[in-house]
Amino acid sequence: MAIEKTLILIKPDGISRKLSGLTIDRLDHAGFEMIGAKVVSVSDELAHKHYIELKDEPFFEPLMKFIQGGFHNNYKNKVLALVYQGENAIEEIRKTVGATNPEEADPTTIRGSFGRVATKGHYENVVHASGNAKDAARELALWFKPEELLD
Ligand code: IDP
Ligand code: MG
Repeated sequence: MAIEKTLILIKPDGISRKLSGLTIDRLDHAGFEMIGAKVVSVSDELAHKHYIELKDEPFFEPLMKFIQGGFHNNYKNKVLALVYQGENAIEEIRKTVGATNPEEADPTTIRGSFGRVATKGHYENVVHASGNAKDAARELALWFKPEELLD
């Protein structure tokens, strides 16, 4: 197994519902090291590049609005971007985060504990976590400069 880096985003629902601390607590106790952190205002371009693989999905437009704080704009457009590092971090952190649909996520996971399905069907699942090594490398390059990571 390799030492990996993975991107986590605490999404606008997590920021607006004051879930950053609880989410970081879960990630820290999963045994991984935080090596990068910053608050980011998500531009249209960043949102599109981040979710490019989902561009043909029926939920793409609401997803763009969601990640840019459009459903939680009492807190403006803010996400907390984090990078965690450790052995097999990508897969292990996905286990800590839980399934995409918060109603199907195991209740011990972050999404199972704190996520909800909005009335319009959108998944307000609190966190993003890179899905695999290829996505992690692409997403890290998109969100962080190398010198912002203290590994
Ligand atoms: P992931 O976040 O678990 O990797 P992806 O399939 O990459 O899941 O989808 C990215 C995000 O798009 C999800 O976290 C969720 O916010 C949203 N999403 C995915 N599938 C659906 C869906 O079927 N309905 C509504 N929103 C969805
Ligand atoms: Mg994904």
